[in-house]
Amino acid sequence: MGLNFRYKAWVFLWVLCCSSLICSVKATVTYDHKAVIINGQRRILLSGSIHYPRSTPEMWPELIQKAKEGGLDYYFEERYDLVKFIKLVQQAGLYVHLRIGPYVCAEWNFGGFPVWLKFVPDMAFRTDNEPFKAAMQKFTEKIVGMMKQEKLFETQGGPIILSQIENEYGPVEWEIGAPGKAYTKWAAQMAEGLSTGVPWIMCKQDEDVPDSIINTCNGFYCEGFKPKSDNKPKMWTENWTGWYPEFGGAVPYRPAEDIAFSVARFIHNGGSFMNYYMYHGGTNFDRTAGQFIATSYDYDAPLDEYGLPREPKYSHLTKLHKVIKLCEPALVSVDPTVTWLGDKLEAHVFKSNSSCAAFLSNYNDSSAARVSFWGSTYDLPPWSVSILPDCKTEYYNTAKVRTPSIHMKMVPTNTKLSWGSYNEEIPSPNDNDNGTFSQDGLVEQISMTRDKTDYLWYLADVEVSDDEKFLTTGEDPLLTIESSGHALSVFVNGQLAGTAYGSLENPKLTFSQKIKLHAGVNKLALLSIAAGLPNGGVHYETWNTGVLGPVTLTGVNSGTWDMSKWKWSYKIGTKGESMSLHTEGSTVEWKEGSLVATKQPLTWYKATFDTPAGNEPLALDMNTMGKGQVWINGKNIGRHWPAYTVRGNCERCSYAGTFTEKKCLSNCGEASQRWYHVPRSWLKPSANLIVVLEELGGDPNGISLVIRTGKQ
Ligand SMILES: *[C@@H]1O[C@H](CO)[C@@H](O)[C@H](O)[C@H]1NC(C)=O
Ligand SMILES: *[C@@H]1O[C@H](CO)[C@@H](O)[C@H](O)[C@H]1NC(C)=O
Ligand SMILES: *[C@@H]1O[C@H](CO)[C@@H](O)[C@H](O)[C@H]1NC(C)=O
Ligand SMILES: CC(=O)N[C@H]1CO[C@H](CO)[C@@H](O)[C@@H]1O
Repeated sequence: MGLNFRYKAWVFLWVLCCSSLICSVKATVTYDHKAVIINGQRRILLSGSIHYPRSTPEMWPELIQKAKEGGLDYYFEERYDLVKFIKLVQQAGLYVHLRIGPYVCAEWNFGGFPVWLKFVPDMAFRTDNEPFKAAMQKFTEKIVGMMKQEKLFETQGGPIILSQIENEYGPVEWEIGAPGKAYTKWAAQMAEGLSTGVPWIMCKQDEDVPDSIINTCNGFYCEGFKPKSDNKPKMWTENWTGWYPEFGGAVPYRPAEDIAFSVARFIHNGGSFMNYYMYHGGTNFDRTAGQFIATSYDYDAPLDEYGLPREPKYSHLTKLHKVIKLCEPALVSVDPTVTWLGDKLEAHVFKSNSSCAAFLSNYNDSSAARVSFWGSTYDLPPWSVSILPDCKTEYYNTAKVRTPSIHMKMVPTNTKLSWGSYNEEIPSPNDNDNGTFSQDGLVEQISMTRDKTDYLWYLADVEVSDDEKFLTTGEDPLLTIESSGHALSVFVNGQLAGTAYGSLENPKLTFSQKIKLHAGVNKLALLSIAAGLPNGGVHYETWNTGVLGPVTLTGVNSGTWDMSKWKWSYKIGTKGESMSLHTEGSTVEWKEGSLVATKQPLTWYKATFDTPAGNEPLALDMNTMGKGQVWINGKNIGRHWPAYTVRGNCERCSYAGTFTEKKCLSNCGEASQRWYHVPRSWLKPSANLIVVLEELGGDPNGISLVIRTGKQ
């Protein structure tokens, strides 16, 4: 559906455990202050996010199965075949929470919106704006209609027990005020009007919550969260199992003990629905990553980017889920009583007539404690919760990890890659036959490319008269270029003069460098490169990309030239893209053997290889390359950018004692991403075509195909 509708549709799904019996009959879904009630039964629901376009359909059954074995109750998202996907989930005996959005954030290109939406007249995203509301309603109706037609809602006998409208809108509403409030009200009414028969939720919508909607929490910790009204269950829709990697940023991770601790705390404070974001993060294939988001979306999730269990996290959480299920009868029947066992020491007891579960917690992050509880003693490590499903026996402590870690390795294969190269052409201004066009002044990049390509050329002839003083003094003039982002390569007379790039935090960049010019006409070619579109922020549809100036040359006879108002020529995309060099059909002449260019900017490389035996996941080691894109058999496996190494603050773990954020960082001084996932299902047994577009210059002879394995 997504494709016909031209949205890269992002529907978040959560897949939740259920007994297969319950899933196959028509049921009612309601809720009270304790929990979601399915067919008259309150349930503790454990859920995990898997964005299915971030893996291949061939990986889906295995991911779903591992998530079920991991004790979830769960969650996914869509790109191609939503119905097929939900049916697979249903077959596995899991529930679904359909997070329709249509805005999804998710570090996905443009937050999941299609780029054309920005160019609809009078458009303003996510506010009380008629064109936006019309598009949003149309999409939401389309999704709900499809689900109804396939009988996928729980009330129709399907697996969908909940739906979400919008996503993390609260902070935006807070900033924009009245039109935001009107929009929230409209969105809730519009959603309710679709009569799905299952409850609607809005996440991070804490101030202004329509009556019909359950507001839910997203964060690293949510135990202090309270829904807006007393008759709503306490639900945690995004629990960050790690964090997304960004180009140039340190690689984030979150220890298993800490995430288990946060889940146990949420449950003992009365939480009844918890979703891991992410349970499997996957890969930002092609050009789907949001602005400066890395190609890997691993997220330090319990299932790694390649779909393999990450140990000890996966097993440690699986055990936690089992013990929470043992506590379920007590958890859903009563509210806890809380007693203090000492400084930063608490007991949360759920005792009903027929069941009893206790959670003993130590919130001190540096010192262990021995506590007495109902006549027995228990040892609580720092920052931990012990769970006693019978109020007596410690079945589990969040900090006592009993599963060995498995260190995953990237092991080289003996696959030989023998490269050919092709030099990309630098276009000339006024080369109108070859798709160049002219315009006065500087233009916004996405309004030209419509995001069909990362690349836009800005071209100008710079005429230098014989009497320019710098020709004789040797004091080269200074070229200064302000760009709204994201990366820029500057070519003068066909030679790379320099590059500059922004970051996730600040996508803007300044290029400022002395350049060599000769008397007569000099060719200036600026290649502006987008690194994904923004995926969130107030009215992010108005944010610019590309060289918007000023562009100046100083150190000339007249002092300074302001080139911003010049007539510039433009060319969209690279020549290699227009010739489809990434496919089998391309007919250009590739240089081979000793003629293969290395360390040359703007070079295409190609090679063929046979698929290594076995079924372990594969990746490309791109560490000798700079920046660009890679295709395997015509499919884009994503942007590579190992040249962007991890800068700045890279402390190991920067949290402790706070309930806001626990992010640990690694890879200081190294590439923020070195390995790139090659899905086995995209390969044939032999003669696979690999094509690399290298923007900065690299040595393709260092590229190797590796196997990801936990074996020694
Ligand atoms: C527990 O037992 C008491 C006394 O027998 C009864 O009044 C109450 O309803 C019971 N509670 C539950 C939740 O069954
Ligand atoms: C943890 O315990 C130690 C030793 O008893 C104490 O010095 C420290 O202040 C405690 N930390 C917190 C956050 O309460
Ligand atoms: C267009 O590009 C080709 C090479 O790709 C070149 O030979 C030709 O001269 C160009 N056309 C013009 C009008 O410059
Ligand atoms: C406020 C905040 O950080 N929200 C983030 C929650 O997590 C999702 C997924 O990582 C992001 O998209 C949000 O930006």
